[in-house]
Amino acid sequence: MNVASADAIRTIFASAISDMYQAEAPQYRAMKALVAEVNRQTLVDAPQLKRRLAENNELERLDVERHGAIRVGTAEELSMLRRLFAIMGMAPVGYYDLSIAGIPVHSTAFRPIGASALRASPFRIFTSLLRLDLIPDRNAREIAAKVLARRDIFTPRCRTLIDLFERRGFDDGEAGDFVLEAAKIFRWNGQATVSSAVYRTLYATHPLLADVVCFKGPHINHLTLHALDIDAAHSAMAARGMAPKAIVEGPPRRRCPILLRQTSFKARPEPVEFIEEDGRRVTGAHAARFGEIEQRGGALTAKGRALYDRLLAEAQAAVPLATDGPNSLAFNEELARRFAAFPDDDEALRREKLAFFHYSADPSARATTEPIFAGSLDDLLQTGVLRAEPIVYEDFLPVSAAGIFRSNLGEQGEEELIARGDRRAFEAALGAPVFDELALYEEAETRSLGASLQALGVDRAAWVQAPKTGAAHIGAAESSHN
Ligand code: OOG
Ligand code: NI
Repeated sequence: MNVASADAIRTIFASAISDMYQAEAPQYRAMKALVAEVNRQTLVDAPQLKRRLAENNELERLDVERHGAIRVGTAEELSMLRRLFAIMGMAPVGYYDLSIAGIPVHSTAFRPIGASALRASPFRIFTSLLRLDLIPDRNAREIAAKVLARRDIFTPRCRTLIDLFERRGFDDGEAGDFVLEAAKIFRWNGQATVSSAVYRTLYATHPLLADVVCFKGPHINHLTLHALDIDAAHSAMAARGMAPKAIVEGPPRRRCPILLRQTSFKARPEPVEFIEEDGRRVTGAHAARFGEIEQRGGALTAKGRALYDRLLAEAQAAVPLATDGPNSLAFNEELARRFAAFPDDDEALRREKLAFFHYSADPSARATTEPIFAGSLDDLLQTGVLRAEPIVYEDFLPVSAAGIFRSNLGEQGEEELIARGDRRAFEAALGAPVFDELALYEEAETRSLGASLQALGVDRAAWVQAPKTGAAHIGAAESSHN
């Protein structure tokens, strides 16, 4: 019965969301056209990059969105979304505490897990849950809770389909229906569910509170495109008057990219209609939606991540970036200076265990009759029979995320919160634990190494016993494997 695969449903869903958001937000449509243009130019300038993307069948997916972001108000909304995204092969990965940046939410990313699923469709949804426990104003908290309790962000048909899927899967018709119903959850509705006075009260408490509470559902607040050269795309956005943020968030530009670099244009106020206590409709404005670009690099180990966090914090302390970024040049220079301490070649990143790598065996090596002696992993790599390539980081960065939130929140209301994560409460609301992203990368690395050694005929037992010296004969173990 379950004919449509999760990958296929996610692919169609991502494309439906993209069409919907382009129709809703013309400034995003314009950005998408510009990014496509800059990407084409980058490919013209870098034929090697183009060849590599073509080999990996990535050229045709270049223009598809990499992620979107939403914010929900209640545990029930979040747990239902978990069930909904599971149908599309998207699982909650990572816990992000945004209170450290003065934003009263905690978050996860619903995303595909595994290289083949990510290749089929890389679409993720960064999902934040409002934390009323961090709102000090009791009146605002009570209003928010009351308004949220009244809404249902899912259509009845959507709820029925989720139940149905969990019982027996979908047929093709139901899968198509499901995508339509799912997309409806995330559309924009300029009709607020509250009066302008309630909106103002919530906004004054924290702009995010107004955005999450006052509307019918968790509208997409941005979609994110892949930029092959994010600095070029950032400059092009500025040149076209698209008002990008002052800097590209994340690590500086490097030869060997790490983690995630992103930038966005700021949300512009859009008209909304409030329903006053006496039933009158009045027009107001709300800035909600924007567009973003990202460029991803290698996933870092805990050690690499600690180094990244330290260098970034040092740069920020030395040159605090002003709100609208008149000192962005100085900040970027400082960032580059600090990150000189972060090795910028793949071999050093691997040897120093700063980043995760995917190993593969040279397919011709196993066939050689001549046994190749290998003293260690490094020897295997040096002889070229084993290859190591960085594993791409598929997750998010809370400090960058905080910068992204500010794209449409203004600066008000920050720094007043008591910063504390509450992963346990988040998982209780979600109704499931979140996957640990580091464990996923580590597993992928270990699995790829195991498979490569096996393909090369290296005796894995001997390897595990003496991983450092790990004397092994490639080809020597052939007879025992045949
Ligand atoms: C989500 C911000 C996080 C990113 O790219 O880091 C995010 C939000 O503004 O709701 O999407
Ligand atoms: Ni984003």
